Amino acid sequence: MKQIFKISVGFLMLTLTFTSCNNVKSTKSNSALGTNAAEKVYVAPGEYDEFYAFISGGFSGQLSVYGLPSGRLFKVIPVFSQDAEKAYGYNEETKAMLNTSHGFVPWDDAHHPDISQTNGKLDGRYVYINANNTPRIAKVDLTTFETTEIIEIPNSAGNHSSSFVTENTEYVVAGTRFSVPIPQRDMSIKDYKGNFKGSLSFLKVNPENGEMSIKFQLLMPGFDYDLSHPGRGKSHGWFFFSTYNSEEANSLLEVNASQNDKDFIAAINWKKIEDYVNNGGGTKVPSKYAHNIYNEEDHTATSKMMQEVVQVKPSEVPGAIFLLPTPKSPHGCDVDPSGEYIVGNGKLSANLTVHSFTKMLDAIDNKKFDGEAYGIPILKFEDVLAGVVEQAGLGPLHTEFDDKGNGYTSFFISSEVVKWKLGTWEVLDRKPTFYSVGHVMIPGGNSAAPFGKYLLAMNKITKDRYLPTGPEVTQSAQLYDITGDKMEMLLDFPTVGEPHYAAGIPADLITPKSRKLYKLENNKHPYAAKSDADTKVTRNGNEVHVQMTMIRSHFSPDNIEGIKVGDKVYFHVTNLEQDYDVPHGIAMIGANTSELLVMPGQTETFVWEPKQVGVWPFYCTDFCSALHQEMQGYVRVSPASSNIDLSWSLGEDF
Ligand code: K7E
Ligand code: CUA
Repeated sequence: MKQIFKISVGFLMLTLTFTSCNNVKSTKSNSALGTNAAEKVYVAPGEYDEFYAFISGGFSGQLSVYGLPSGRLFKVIPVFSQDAEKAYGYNEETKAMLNTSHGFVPWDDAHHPDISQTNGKLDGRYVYINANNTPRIAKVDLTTFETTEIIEIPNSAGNHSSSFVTENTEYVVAGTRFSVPIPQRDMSIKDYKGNFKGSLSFLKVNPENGEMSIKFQLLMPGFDYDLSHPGRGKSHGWFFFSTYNSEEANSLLEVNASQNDKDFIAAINWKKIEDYVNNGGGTKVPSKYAHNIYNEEDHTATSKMMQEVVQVKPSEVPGAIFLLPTPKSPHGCDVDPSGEYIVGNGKLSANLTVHSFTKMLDAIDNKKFDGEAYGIPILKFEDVLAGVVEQAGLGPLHTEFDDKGNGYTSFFISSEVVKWKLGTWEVLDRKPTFYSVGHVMIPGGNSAAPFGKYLLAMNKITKDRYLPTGPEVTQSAQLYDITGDKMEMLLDFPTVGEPHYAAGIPADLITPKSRKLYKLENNKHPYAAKSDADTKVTRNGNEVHVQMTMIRSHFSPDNIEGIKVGDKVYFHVTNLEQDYDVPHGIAMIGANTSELLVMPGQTETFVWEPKQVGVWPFYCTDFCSALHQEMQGYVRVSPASSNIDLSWSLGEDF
């Protein structure tokens, strides 16, 4: 206890140097009001939370689903990383989801989930989320909470200014962080400047099924493109990207990319470029990238290697791209619900710069330019400036908005959330975070209609906030009530991985559509066994296919003989249950994959390559009934040279 206390005091002193005494005091008074806060986050047993929060896992590569205000964890949806619990990326059906032009890539770094929209409002159909490392965008279906599509982004690196949707989900955007040679080639890194390019990819979304296709890639100057947000309302048709490293440094960026007083927010008129491409503009360029789609009918993903993209150079579409000077190495790039204000959060600046969309259009009309970069006009800072939130804090990162005309900005260095007024730019309130907040999230934050009830801060450092767990401690989220004039901290809760952004949505936009099971009659899996009578074991050379069923509380068949050492045995297992919440699992001794966790009506497959003679058991891994422990079976494995025929059975009369 003493140790913890020491650390706590040490860190408190550290925060003191960053924040005012005021903050620390208000925290104490918050904890004195603990009972009130407890009531506000208490969701009684059997009751539902008001909001879903989809919180990115960062380096876990996954997306976790929490309830707000309780902070209860419901599910971790596997997206970019294999998940042995659910067999995602292990079973034969979902392995193809992780295919890329670099081969099978079973991990990634996922940052920014964003929920699909209709008319600027959350529609609760899909969540899109980016993979930074091997650039990809995934789609999660919110009826099943499963990843149903992953598309790779070629000519991109560190896919970070992604994956935000436009107000009718016309596009999902994927901007590169790193500029790279395009096309990739063997060249000296020293020749970066002027030669590397940054690609901003616009992925067209099929309104029927949410599927993505790369409509065009815009080849921008060799800056780093950090974050982005769509215009909305009056600015619908535009997209805004923050940039840093406009110096185009290729080494020691912490110094060399901090030289310029201002970097830029790039304003892109995507409608104009879309028109250009629709009329045959752009150049088709060979580019390999994987497009993986999970089909709900046969419960199987297929991967297609795509061969080309349409690329557009800024010079081809004059009047579509402009640069707004923004101090200094901006990170977040956020657009308010009305679409008028574009906030640039300069990491190395104490002020928040807010640009005006109306002024921007006016400056463009009147050609108020201040030079150009690679042919792209730079607008005059003063002519596009709406206002500045002065001395708001240290290290501004991200801003979200409520429905009452307020912005909420996270400050990493001073560890706080600051509430300020749109239009007057005055600071209204500040509350500490524990510690070093990254993104904040208000449900509906990236939309025309936010739900300004709660704000979720996602923190990088927790230090003394929880029981210690060795050198690695949990990352953490903190929930604030933002309904009053002053924010009130309500709750700490630990998170999975390292959350960056999250997407929140009222639960009632999702729950009516939530799937309860897969209908067995619709199961089109080629190896499905839809009744015990369909079960069989067939041999094709060394390949053996077991078509098996599972139902409370047995497998059919549960005794199999005639398998030989050196066989490759495919277990295709169908869950015959047609009730809600009755999955069964299966695990086989020595299998080099994972268990399967099969939902009602679904078929999944794992491969087992027996290496030793013997009689080997398998069993159900999900406690499914009072006789779950009886749900088991045996496979007899004979020497490779044996000539025992395949046979299988269940009970005596099978
Ligand atoms: Cu600021 Cu990847 Cu959005 Cu992290 S990013 S915090
Ligand atoms: Cu089926 Cu346990």
